[in-house]
Amino acid sequence: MLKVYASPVSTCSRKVLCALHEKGADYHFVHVDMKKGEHKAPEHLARQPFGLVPSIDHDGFALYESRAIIRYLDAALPGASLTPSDPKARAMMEQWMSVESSYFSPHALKAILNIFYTPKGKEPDPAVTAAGLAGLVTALDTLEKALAGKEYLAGSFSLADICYAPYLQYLADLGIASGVTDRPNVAAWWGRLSARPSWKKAIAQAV
Ligand SMILES: N[C@@H](CCC(=O)N[C@@H](CS)C(=O)NCC(=O)O)C(=O)O
Repeated sequence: MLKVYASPVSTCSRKVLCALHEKGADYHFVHVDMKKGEHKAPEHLARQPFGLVPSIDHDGFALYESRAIIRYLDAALPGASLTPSDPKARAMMEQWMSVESSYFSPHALKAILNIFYTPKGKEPDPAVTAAGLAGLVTALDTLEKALAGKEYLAGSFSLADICYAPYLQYLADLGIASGVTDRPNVAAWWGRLSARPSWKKAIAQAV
């Protein structure tokens, strides 16, 4: 039995859900309700000592950290591989996963969370959103160049593409995606990612 302890609104949870749908896996979704603070409760801290989602339990094997989880699921579950077998293509996948965690998502999250956590009735600080979006420019320019003539970052669809989808989704949902829509290769890539059934299911996950 594969249990996924996650929140449907969480970017890192969505990476795991997308990978699971790509693999066609059966799993049991356990909603860790962040609004109720369930991610900081002792029960969840025993699964994820930093008080964050997601984590998994696969037949007694417990694991946290979304990128470690998707690598594990890809290796352990049947279904189409999300990791290229060619060493160079695999290295490209790893490079782009590292770019995502180091230079893309920290800036994207600065802008996204600034809007997400602004209480209703108040305006998000535009300077914080702008700083987050400005921080994304180098990564977006680099992606734009890399995606010229390519459908996906490592050639074929891989874990690397999954890692960017949650942030691109929130940028679009929050109306701050001009950095994506203004770059034709990035925009076309996001079009392909967001059209995948696995991604549609990941964002439609019932609570
Ligand atoms: N490095 C972790 C990050 C997990 C993370 O930041 N999760 C967020 C949701 S996307 C969370 O639990 N936030 C709750 C909090 O910050 O208290 C991973 O990849 O799993």
